[in-house]
Amino acid sequence: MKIVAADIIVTSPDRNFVTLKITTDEGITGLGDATLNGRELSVASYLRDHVAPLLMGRDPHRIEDTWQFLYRSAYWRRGPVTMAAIAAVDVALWDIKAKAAGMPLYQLLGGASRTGIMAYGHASGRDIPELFDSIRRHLDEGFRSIRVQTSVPGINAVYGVAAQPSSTGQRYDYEPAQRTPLPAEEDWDTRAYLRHLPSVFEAVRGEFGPELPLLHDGHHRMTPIQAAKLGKALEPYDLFWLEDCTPAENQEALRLVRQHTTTPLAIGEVFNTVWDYQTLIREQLIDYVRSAVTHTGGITAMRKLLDFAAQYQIKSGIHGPTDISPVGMAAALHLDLAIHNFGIQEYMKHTPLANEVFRQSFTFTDGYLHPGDQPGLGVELDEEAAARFPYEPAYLPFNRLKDGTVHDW
Ligand code: CS2
Ligand code: MG
Repeated sequence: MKIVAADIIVTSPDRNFVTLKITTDEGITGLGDATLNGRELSVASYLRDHVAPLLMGRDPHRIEDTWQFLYRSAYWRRGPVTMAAIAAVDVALWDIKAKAAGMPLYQLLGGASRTGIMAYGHASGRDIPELFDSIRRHLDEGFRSIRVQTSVPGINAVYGVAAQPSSTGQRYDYEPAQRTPLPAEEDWDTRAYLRHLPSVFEAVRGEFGPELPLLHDGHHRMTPIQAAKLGKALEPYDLFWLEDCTPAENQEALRLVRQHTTTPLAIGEVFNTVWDYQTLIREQLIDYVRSAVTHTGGITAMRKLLDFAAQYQIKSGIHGPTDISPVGMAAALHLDLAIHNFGIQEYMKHTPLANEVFRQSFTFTDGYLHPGDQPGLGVELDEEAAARFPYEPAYLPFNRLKDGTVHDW
């Protein structure tokens, strides 16, 4: 079998998505997600202008060889654009191999290690009553694990609060990236956040009891000692995890956090390779690996990363927001079902328009996801529908502190 075409499809049903479609001379096609929020066209160009010509005539079954070829022959390694491009090729080739084998992809990854994939949903509120309503709505939808994000008194706009109006006036619900010519500026005050958040988890535990798994995303905004302080203050509320508590380019920063708290830590959604995790995993500084298949070199690289993590009893917590397309989500679910060291899967539902473009076979039942048993990934892209939604520039917001200093968003 030979690769005869590699098409890059950019579409924007409610948000931008970049998808690679590889076609073989036997008519089998494979899809790979290459969506990098707010920088979508850079990956589309990397694929179209540099990678697609290299794929022509290659044997699609040689996945590892193709991975190594794309990673090493580029000379310039790592980084979000390169690793998203390699991920798209890798996942598309696994889709083709599984279709050729007539099996759902998880069967090629060793088969199912569980009957379902525990998912967590995003509850949020501008105040406690609104947060409680959002939690109840997610429980009614079947979620059995809940991420909690709230507004903070004294701060105008905070990450992850669905009901707060964005700079375009549209609810955040579906997407933090806004279709504005420039990134929207938001404000931040870590001390106000640290004063407020423990009281929110006290209220949630008071209302929903001790058992419900609760997660929170610090979204890279604290210094190591502030993260240590928050982790400690949240210990009485027994969080499933505290995510991205401090920017982790400086992996050693987590040593300080670990010294002060036993709140489980999850990190990695902005990472792109196993090298970003070396100290974090080897020194047992995190409990969950947050990488997305789409941003970390695909299934081939993610499996190696999660095998490395497994040696340290560190589990998966794959990134699953709406800026990971249904193709990237399906790839994550096949991996989630097959690996042993599965922890939890993030699940933000895509919009009906996005689901018109991407026809998926994965299911969500009683809190558990399953990739389905279609051959391959189980996702098909309707190119006619995709063509109806041309790309629209969109940016993630950024933060400034009260004194005007740029801060992590
Ligand atoms: C977030 C993401 O889901 C999460 O954990 O951190 O929603 C993140 O903000 C977006 O993926 C950015 O594009
Ligand atoms: Mg996050």
